[in-house]
Amino acid sequence: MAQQDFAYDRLAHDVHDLMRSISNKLIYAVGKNPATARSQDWLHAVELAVRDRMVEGWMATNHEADLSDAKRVYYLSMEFLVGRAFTNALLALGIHDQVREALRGLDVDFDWIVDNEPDAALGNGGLGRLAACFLDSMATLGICGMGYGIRYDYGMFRQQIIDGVQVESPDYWLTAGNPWEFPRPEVQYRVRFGGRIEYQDGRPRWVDGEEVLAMAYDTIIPGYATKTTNTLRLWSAKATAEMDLSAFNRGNYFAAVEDKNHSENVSRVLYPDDSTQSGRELRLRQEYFFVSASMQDMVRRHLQNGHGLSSLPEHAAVHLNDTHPVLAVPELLRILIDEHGMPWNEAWPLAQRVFSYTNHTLMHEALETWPVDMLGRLLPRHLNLIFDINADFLGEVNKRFGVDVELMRRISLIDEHGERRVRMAYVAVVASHKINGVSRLHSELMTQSIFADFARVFPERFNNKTNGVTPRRWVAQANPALSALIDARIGRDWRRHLEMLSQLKPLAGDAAFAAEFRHAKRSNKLRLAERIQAQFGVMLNPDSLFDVQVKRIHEYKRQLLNLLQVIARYHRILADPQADWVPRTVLFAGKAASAYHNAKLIIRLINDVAAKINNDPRIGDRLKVVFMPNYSVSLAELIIPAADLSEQISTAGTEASGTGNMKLALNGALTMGTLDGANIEIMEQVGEENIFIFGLTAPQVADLRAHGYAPRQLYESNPMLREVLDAIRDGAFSPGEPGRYQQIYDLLVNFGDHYLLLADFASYVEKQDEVDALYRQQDEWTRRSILNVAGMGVFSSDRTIAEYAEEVWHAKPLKL
Ligand code: 26V
Repeated sequence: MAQQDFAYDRLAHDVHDLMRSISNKLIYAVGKNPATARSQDWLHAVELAVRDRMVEGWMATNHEADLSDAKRVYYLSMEFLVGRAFTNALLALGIHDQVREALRGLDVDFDWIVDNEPDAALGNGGLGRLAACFLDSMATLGICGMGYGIRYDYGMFRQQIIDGVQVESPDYWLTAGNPWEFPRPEVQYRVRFGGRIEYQDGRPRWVDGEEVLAMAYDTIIPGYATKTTNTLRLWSAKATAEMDLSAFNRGNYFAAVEDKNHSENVSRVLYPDDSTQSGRELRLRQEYFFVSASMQDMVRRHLQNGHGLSSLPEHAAVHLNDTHPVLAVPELLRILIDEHGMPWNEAWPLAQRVFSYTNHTLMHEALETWPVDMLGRLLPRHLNLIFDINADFLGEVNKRFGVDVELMRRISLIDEHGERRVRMAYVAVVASHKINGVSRLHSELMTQSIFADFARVFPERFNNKTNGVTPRRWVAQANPALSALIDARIGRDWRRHLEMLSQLKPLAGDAAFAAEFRHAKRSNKLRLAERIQAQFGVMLNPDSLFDVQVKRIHEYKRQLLNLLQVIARYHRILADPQADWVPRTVLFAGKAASAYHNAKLIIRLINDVAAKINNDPRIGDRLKVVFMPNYSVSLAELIIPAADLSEQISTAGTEASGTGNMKLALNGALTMGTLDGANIEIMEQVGEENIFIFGLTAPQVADLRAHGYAPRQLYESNPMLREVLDAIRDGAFSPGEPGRYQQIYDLLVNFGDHYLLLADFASYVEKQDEVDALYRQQDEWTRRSILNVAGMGVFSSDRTIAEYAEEVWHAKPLKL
């Protein structure tokens, strides 16, 4: 009883305190009168009040890290797809209820203000979101980790669907200011581009060219229920001079600021994940810009802490999130050798102890290479150093394996076929002491395909780290209904120890628990349906099966296969309207890169098909198709908890891991998946009986391709498939423009169906029928859904980060 009184007193105290600081922030920091403040102003005031409560832990963390000489992990990534920070901060601090209460005391409705926060959408998809989950887990586990990236003025573009077509507009997320960041004008570094190499006493020095300043902006990354608080440091480009005064004085005002704009363009905009069009010079500038500032910052911190450079690997681990930050390797070498006079023979092995690298895709088009000419023009000294690395590496291989010209040609860091290009993934492999893929299958395929030769040269370097997701955002925050239910049965510690979810297994057959579980799912479906109703005026049936495919639109992810199945179902309902069809709502969301023609055509087809089916009175609510525009982290938090079925249907061997698959299963959706990426490991964890697996396996895919694949035969021999493809080709979904989708038909039937949709179609349709059959037995469906949640404990990013810390970074948790 006394304990409770105390808790109550503290709560009341906190609420009181919060009310006072929120009012103060509103008046003195935002400069608004409570009587006239808009929801946006209130949000900023609360955010600042909450931010204050994280600063102490932040300073304590940095202090302790310096004092104890903890090893720091620097996570270098072009993308951090963080999403909103407000609710996340409340959760980390454990003051969600208090803040709600304090706002109520000030006559402000919590829900009225939260939707004003823009997503920090500084990433395209899986790779960027993984980086954000990793930051959360590093802080929660007490690993002293720092994210380094770019503070883009414009994040991921906003997607509108106009007449079924994706239309992009800029995402100026900083319009209303960003209360989470601390500008650090005192932390600026010079970053050079162009110029030439000068030799002084035989020592090379990089001079001339142009310089840009990189200025730091720090964002606090709170750990969950811990004092440990980390930093995301993002670099923004600033011109070295505000304007060219001589041009200004000659009266040429525009010329005077032109250079400034040119320099500052470096951090203007996030590049879309357009795997087909790489090799743009501005992108290369971005990559060098942020890794140069980051390496300078890291070396400065190391020296400032009183250490000599030779001990850098004991104090710093630098992780390369894909190849985008690989120029950090020659940049660190340049700093060590040219600026600090370290000999090559010392600098190169030292660098190899510092760097590690994760590969996130095997897709050939996505593997980065840069023309030697472009690199030499922009970064002459770095090209030189890459040649030095190559010579060193090829020399070593020669020594160990004998002279093998073919092997040399294959593994050289320089691709000599046609225009000479630097293979960035090879630089990453040669420079890193550990290299990993992101699921077991992907890590295996990696060493059999793109890195096969390297796996023979450096077998000890290759390893797997299966991805994970943070349970704080993806369950606790996104799914309060399910969280409350879990808390009531196993306590609250699953947020930090997700493997505890296995304790739910015995409850799968418990009727009372199952009823509550079903109720939680239904409330999430209602929440989503209400939003869709408010936004688009379409009313969904919350008792229909919510079938969800949300992710970037890519041919390999096969949204089109899903759509073929939807059209087949439409035809079947029309042919047999009396049959007992399970009502289904098929939800799509995702963005296509603006230059990716086929992906945009698929979006248009989804919307055309949706319009036709949804307006066909013969169908009723037996089938609805919805494309939700502008997929984002926040929208994912709304959709994922409402899903019954999770579509993870990539061609086997193409999806490195997937993380949406984890978020969905963790929220109780059953997976419809191929044996690809992490789906395989999900199957092992939740049990083969509790997942829908279909289609060719990765070896079968390779086999089929090797022995000649004939999609036209499949088209001709399967009447259901033929009817679907003919309808698309003949304009059934585009009557105003019958030829609109001829290309899609051709891609599949005449041009080789590269992603084998037709090969997997029959098996997919069959599994979808099994889904219907199971959904009719609500008790059995719920039982399997609970077993999915219970089995997903290993897919916490805490587990992933613990493995990286132990096996790759050799970093220990701080003791605060
Ligand atoms: C490629 C490019 C090409 C140049 C322009 C910018 C850009 C940006 C992104 C990419 C592709 C990134 C690869 C990626 O996101 N891979 C995903 O990584 C996830 C996390 O490991 C994984 O779950 C997904 O399966 C994988 O597709």
